[in-house]
Order: sequence, then structure tokens, then C-alpha cells
Amino acid sequence: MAIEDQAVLEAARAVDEAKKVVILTGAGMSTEAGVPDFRSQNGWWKQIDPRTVATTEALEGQYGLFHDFYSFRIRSLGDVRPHSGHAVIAKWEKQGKAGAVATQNVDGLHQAAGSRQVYELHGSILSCRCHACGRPAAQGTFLDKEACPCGGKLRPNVVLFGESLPSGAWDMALNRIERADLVIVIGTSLTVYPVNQLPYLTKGKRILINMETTGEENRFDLVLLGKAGEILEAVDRSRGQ
Ligand code: BV8
Ligand code: ZN
Repeated sequence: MAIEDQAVLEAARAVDEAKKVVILTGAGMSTEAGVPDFRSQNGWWKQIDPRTVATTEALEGQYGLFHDFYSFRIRSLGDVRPHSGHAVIAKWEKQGKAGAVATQNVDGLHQAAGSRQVYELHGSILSCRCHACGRPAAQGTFLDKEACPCGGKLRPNVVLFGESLPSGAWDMALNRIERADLVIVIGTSLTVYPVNQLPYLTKGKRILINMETTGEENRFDLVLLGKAGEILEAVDRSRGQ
């Protein structure tokens, strides 16, 4: 049996044996649905460094660039649909197997695939608000580059660099990970703090599924290198053996 098949079988057994599974995902979970990630070859970071645009400085000082970056991403989500890997995770939740999904993604694909316990640690691009007064704003109003009635600038409800994470989502994700007996980390370079600390806060088993190595492999019990969708389907097919 090929090594990777052995790893797939081991992962399937770990899922079968686990009572409380938490899934932690990053941008690599969305690329097979057509959403570019941030740091690999054709990721966002290659064209534009989001660390200079996904910031309150850009929002307040370079609104044109900020607005271009986010309106392009909102529009490109238009016909994006979840892929088979999202469907596997939603299925495991329905089977009472996967307890929760903690995601760094802002695209809503886990929810679109049917996952219900989703903690959006970096917020969501699907809704907007006024940066000055906090009043909710329709996505179309943001896309039309209109200002809030108070005169403030509109922005998506994502967590920008330098902003703190939504405390509700963070507390719930932390609580579930601390109590989990299996945490599966999928499609993240583990470079963004503080989410990159979460995998190590579980007493349970840690599995990493990623296209590239992250340098953190030695901190995981099992590492499967490859495409999230394909690996999740293979693990799901191998369950019950
Ligand atoms: C905070 C929302 C404090 C917006 C995002 C210096 C050192 C250490 C830390 C810092 C530092 N300077 C500043 C910091 C803190 C900073 C940080 O970590 N910076 C990094 C860049 C060093 N963090 C923050 O600012 C956070 N806030 O710390 O607040 C605080 C506390 C109290 C009060 C006030 C403040 C906020 C961070 C949130 C930023 N917002 N997103 C938006 O989306 O536009 S981050 C952004 O990066 C996305 O959310 C993205 O998901 C996230 C993480 O990246 P990944 O998901 O890992 O994506 P990436 O492309 O990197 O990796 C994808 C991986 O998948 C790759 O490895 C690839 O190989 C793999 N892959 C690709 N395709 C597939 C695949 N794998 C499998 N299958 C595939 N098909
Ligand atoms: Zn306002």
C-alpha cells in the first residue's frame, strides 16, 4: 500500500475513533472552489500584499486601494460554490462526528456546504458595516463606494491586520479545541497569529492536511500533503475499515 494511502487509512481510523473532532481551516480549503489563497504561487500575496491592504491604515489612508481589493474579492465570490471537501466536513457534522469548524476564511463556503457550527475567526466578507459608527451596510452600498449616512467609510466585516478577533468566535473555537480529542488543520500556512496557536491548545490528536509543508509538521501526529478536497474524500471513503 502506498505511504499516502496508509496515512489516509490512519486518518480515517482517527476520525472513526474520535468523539469530539474540530476542523480548523485556512485559505487552502477554498482554492479548489476557485478562491485564490494568500501565500502560495498564485495567491493574493503574489499580486498585492494584503498585509498592506487588509489593514485599518489602508482603510483610513488609501480607501481607493482598500475598496478595489475587497470589491474585487466580493465580486469574484459571485459564482463560487463549495467543493467536495466542504461537503465531507458538513457530512461529518451531520453524522455527529465533526463538532465544529473554526475557519480563517471569510467566504462563507463552509456554511454554504451545510456546516452549521462555523466559527469565523477572521470575520466575513459577505456583510459590511460603517467603520466609523458600526452601522450595518448592504454589500451593494459598499460595492457602489457609497458612504454611511454618518459620513463614515464602509468596509466588509473581516478582521483586518492589527484588529482583534471576534471574541465570541475565538472563545468558542478555543473552548472546542481544548476539549477536542482530534483537531484536523486544513489548508493553512499557519503564519497568521493568533489562529496559528490554536492547533497546539488541544490535548487531542493533531492531523495536518496541506498542499505544502508549513515547517510545523513535527508538531502534528499525522501529516497528509496534497489537495484538501481530494484527501478529505479519500479519508471519508476509507472510514469504517
Ligand atoms: C491580532 C481577513 C492583536 C481579511 C485576515 C509579527 C509576528 C507575528 C505576528 C504579528 C507580527 N506583526 C503583526 C502580527 C499579528 C498579525 C499577524 O499574524 N501577522 C502575520 C502576517 C505575521 N495578526 C493580526 O493582526 C491579527 N490580530 O493579532 O490582533 C490585537 C489584540 C488585541 C487588540 C487589538 C489587536 C488579525 C489577523 C487577521 C488578519 N485577517 N483575513 C481578509 O481576508 O482580507 S488574515 C488572512 O490570512 C486570511 O484570513 C487567511 O486565511 C489568513 C491566513 O492565511 P492562510 O489561511 O494560512 O492562507 P495562506 O495562503 O497563508 O496558506 C494557504 C495554505 O494552503 C498554503 O500553505 C497552501 O500550500 C495551502 N493550500 C493551497 N491550496 C490548497 C492548499 N492545501 C490543501 N489543498 C489545497 N487545494
Ligand atoms: Zn456610519
